[in-house]
Amino acid sequence: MSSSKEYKLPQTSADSAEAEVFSLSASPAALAAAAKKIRRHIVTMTGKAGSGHPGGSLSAVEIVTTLYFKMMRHKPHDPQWPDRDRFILSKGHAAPLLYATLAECGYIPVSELCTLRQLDSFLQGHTDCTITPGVEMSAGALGQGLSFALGVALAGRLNKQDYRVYALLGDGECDEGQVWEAAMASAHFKTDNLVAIVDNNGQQIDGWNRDVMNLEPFPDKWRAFGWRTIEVDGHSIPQLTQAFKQAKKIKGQPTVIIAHTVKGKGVSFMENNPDFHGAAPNDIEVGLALKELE
Ligand SMILES: Cc1ncc(C[n+]2csc(CCOP(=O)(O)OP(=O)(O)O)c2C)c(N)n1
Repeated sequence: MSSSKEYKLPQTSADSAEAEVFSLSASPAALAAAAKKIRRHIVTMTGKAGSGHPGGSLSAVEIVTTLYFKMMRHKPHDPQWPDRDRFILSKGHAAPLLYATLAECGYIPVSELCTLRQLDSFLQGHTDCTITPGVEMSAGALGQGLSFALGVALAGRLNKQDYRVYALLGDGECDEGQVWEAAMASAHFKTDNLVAIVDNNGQQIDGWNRDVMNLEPFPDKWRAFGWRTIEVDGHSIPQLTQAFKQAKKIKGQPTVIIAHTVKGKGVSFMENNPDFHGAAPNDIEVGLALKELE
């Protein structure tokens, strides 16, 4: 049972009807600036907590930034808005990335990020949708998010709502059989309102995927399961934007975007370094990292 308290949004004049749909017009420079701020938060938060998962948070920064600042329809002051697009973080250990993004969008105060992983904080090490505004699914046990996202996509169709569902998975997470059950069912039910994004950084908890459990030929596997498959440089916001736009036009099948990324991206000594999968930077490393991210 969680000992943490739910964060209540402050009462503002912006009730559900009035709250703004998040600006979809962010310029390339604004997106790059947001991505850098989010990286800085990830480093600072995990450093302060002394634990957490910086590597797999840093690798997916551009993916999540592009979604929240450009592609998704959402209202930070009304997290339960029924027509919002849904983002499901299946790789729940990348919680620092999601919290930093939610804070930069205005769901939660930036000042709360430093409470990551503390008792009573609403920012726990793995996501808990009962205490953090904007978090759609409690995650941490890998393998479940695509099934959850499929259910949300099917519910949208049943309810005649036109929201879209985006699920972010890790490549190591794709070792889980449940991912492929969900993949098979998503294609069977022709859920063209569902997009899976795989943060294909090549590593998992014990090192390189190719040594732990080879996933290749990875794109062919998704195609064989009936998915439209797009590969992009996962650190290129223009490529990601293009892929998300392309996915919107695809009818009758779900889309997977295999985003080729670098674990620990943006901090030289964390890049491709499995030591930073589940270990925080120390104070000196935080300082060095923030210097690189100026
Ligand atoms: C069901 C389950 N098994 C094992 C773990 C422990 N675990 C946490 S992160 C991780 C590696 C995941 O690799 P990947 O999905 O590639 O994440 P990334 O490298 O992007 O951080 C593992 C095995 C878990 N959280 N859930």
